Amino acid sequence: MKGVRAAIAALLLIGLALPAAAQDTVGAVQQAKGHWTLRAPNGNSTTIGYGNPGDHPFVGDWDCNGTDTPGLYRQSDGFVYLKNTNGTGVADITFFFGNPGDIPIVGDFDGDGCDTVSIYRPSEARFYIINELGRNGGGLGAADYSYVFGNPGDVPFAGDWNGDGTDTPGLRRPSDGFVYLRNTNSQGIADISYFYGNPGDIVYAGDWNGDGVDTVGLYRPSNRTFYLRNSHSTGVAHQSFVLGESGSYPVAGSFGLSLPPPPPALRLQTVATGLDAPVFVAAPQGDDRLFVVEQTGDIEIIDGGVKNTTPFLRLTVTSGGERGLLGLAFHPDYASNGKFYVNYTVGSVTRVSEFTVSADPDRANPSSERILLEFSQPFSNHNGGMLLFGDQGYLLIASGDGGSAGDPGNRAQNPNSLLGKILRIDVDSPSSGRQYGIPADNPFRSGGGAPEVWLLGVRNPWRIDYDQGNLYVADVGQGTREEITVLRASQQRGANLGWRVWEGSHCFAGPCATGGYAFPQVEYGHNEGCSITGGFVYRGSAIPGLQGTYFFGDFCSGFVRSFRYENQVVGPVTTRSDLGTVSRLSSFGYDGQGELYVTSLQGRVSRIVPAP
Ligand SMILES: [Ca+2]
Ligand SMILES: [Ca+2]
Ligand SMILES: [Ca+2]
Ligand SMILES: [Ca+2]
Repeated sequence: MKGVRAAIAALLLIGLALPAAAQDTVGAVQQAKGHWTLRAPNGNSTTIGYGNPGDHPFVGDWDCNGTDTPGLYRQSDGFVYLKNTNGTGVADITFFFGNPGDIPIVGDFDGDGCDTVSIYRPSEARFYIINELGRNGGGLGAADYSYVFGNPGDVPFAGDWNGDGTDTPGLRRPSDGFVYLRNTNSQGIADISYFYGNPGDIVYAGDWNGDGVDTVGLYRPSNRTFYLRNSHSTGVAHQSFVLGESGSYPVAGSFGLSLPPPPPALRLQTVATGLDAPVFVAAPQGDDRLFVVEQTGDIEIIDGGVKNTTPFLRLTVTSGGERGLLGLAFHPDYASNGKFYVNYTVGSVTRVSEFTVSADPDRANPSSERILLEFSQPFSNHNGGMLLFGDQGYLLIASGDGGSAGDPGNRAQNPNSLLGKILRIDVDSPSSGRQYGIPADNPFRSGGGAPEVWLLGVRNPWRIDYDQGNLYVADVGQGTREEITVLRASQQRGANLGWRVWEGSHCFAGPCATGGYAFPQVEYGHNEGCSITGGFVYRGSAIPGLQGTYFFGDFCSGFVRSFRYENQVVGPVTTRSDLGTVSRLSSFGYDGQGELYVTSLQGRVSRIVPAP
């Protein structure tokens, strides 16, 4: 908020250059999740997790360094929790606060460059100004002074309405829709008043244009929109934008965020058409070619925008429905060893095999097959199929629950079954009579389940991604819920994603205990789609603002959505209306530069590019 003014004055006295005035921005705090989505001055945003459901959020500059950071008031225990960084982590300062019903008011009421937490007591319409933070672990000190301003029922806030470096009170009166601002911390009438906002709007204050004067902004919960106005008068907003998730509460301050520019609008650029049921695209890292996986058994190469006349590999597979050639992964050392891996269906068996490229880089050696793993599918559907190399170069294999409906054999929860699991094997070190090795930290390596199992409780994890240590599992639901679970490194080993006990966050086959399961952070119902098509995190270079953004979609409704997982939190999910809808959206994929692609089962491969 305001703290920099006094520091600027001090610098001027000793003849130093005037630093640029801090420009305030806003944040949307989703109170039920404890998600803080903070906006940078360039319009990009980041999300952090802090606090418990029901905590009342605010921000301030507690350590007087010019950066505003989170604080919250927890009515259940009567404490405030202040934090000095805008990242993951717990509170730096906590102290007991006021009486039940008191509202925290943050500001720099003495102009010393430090924000403190003062009290507004609604029953008295009285501000209790406190110019020190409470003692950590103790209580809040006695008020320096107090005064009455406004009427019971008014909604209080504070800001520097005249730019003198000191924060003073403001009120919004729901009964008449007026804002009342006062320029001194004393009893009296408003210096400024004007009509502003709609019923239901939540008010806050900040310096949106960096001129040193705080003005009032509005947050409209019904459309998640922030409205910022730069003058103390009735009128339309100078800026308005949507931020955060529904159910949010606004905060305003200078967060010190340095973020890349927000991504531009996007579009889908057709790369190839006429393919035979494409279900995936991939490429070795750094390779300029695009390898398209066709469900019917071919891997085609698109090179310079043109499909090679001869496939890279032609496999004999059992194709149709959810069977066929389903997955492809290149060995991390493909450039030197030429090895790659496929997942395909033969009759009722899922086979994971290694092949090697031939002397011709556009042709695999069809007789180089080394079958790593085979397992039977009791039904034709839910074959998973994704392959990718995860941590320490181990191959991850996404395996469905065996099919039918409702996992009739309860295989996903059975640690001895390879079905309904993410498996993890070492393709480079065969051992114990297997064509692969068992990584030393696999959870059932020494018993209790199949040694290949890495995590369990999935239904049909058609596409998964592994990015910077985080595992993204998009699991196709039964009749109700589609879901994505993001697991950071420490959460992956032996995790149980819940199926068939849970379908997303809905009880499917009880008893439904909540302990011991990893629940999805992203979920949608069958009113929006019917089968999630998992995707990948953008790590290309063509669209810098898209770095770290995960894309996914739905096979039935064809939407594409995105979110970012950062600070251990899944940020707001955005429907990418700029990308339109994709008919029969079978998969996302990536090329050797990290650019992202979309495949339609109808034969089209498209690349995600900036809109013109
Ligand atoms: Ca600070
Ligand atoms: Ca102060
Ligand atoms: Ca002032
Ligand atoms: Ca201003």
